[in-house]
Amino acid sequence: MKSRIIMATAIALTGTMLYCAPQSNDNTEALNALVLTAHSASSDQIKGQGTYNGVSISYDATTSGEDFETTVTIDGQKFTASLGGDGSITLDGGNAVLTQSQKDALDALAQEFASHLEATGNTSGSRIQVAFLSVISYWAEAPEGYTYGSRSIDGPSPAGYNAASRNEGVTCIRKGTYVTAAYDDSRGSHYDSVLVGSKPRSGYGCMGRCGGDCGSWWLASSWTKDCMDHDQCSNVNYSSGGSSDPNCGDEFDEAADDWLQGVWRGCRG
Ligand SMILES: [Ca+2]
Ligand SMILES: [Ca+2]
Repeated sequence: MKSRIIMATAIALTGTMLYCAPQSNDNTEALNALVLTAHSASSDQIKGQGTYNGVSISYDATTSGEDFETTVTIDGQKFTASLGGDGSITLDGGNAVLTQSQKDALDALAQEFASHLEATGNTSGSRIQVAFLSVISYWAEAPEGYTYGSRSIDGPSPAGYNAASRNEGVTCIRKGTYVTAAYDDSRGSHYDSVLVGSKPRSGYGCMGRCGGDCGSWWLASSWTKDCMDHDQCSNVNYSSGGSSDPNCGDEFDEAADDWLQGVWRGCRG
């Protein structure tokens, strides 16, 4: 991992407001540290603010039953996400494009939360913890230059003009099994048998896992059919740019619900 989190006081996932001061005797570490100046958490709300490498970040997440909502503000830019218990998803980033250091700040925040799940032995997490981690890691891992616009996902879609590309909802796949990756590109529709978890080339480890390559050891991953479709499309087409890619952008969009809800649905490979 790029950076270390430094906190003077451990954050509890339940409890009242804690104040955490940065360490000041090591400039190199302090430069790369996430410094949370406030954090509070309960079973249905997580809230706090801090800085990372000069990037200011604040967050507020709530749950009501299985419905989840969060607002994250990064250097003044507001990002919102709602994940419904019914599978519906609404995202809005106000058409922002995040810099690498802003994404690193989100990544540091995700790592901070994940480390505390591990510390408490509760690695599966509650709805609010799993959803919050999924959302901020989804934003943190978006392709370079990605525009965080407004979008809604209502669940599975019927086959469209190109039959191979459609949203299959969140369908779990298992490591070590073969699945048929279905996708379309400028040459037409394709159905390729791919081993889940295989690595066809550098940067394409963990085929079928949502997100680039094999991800981070500290974060639970989703393994699903739509993520396999996107992985194989990207692998074959050497695509980039997420939803703006001419060949695999549709597969990228169809995998958003998998990435955001897959861990919660138990698609852990
Ligand atoms: Ca999907
Ligand atoms: Ca496509």
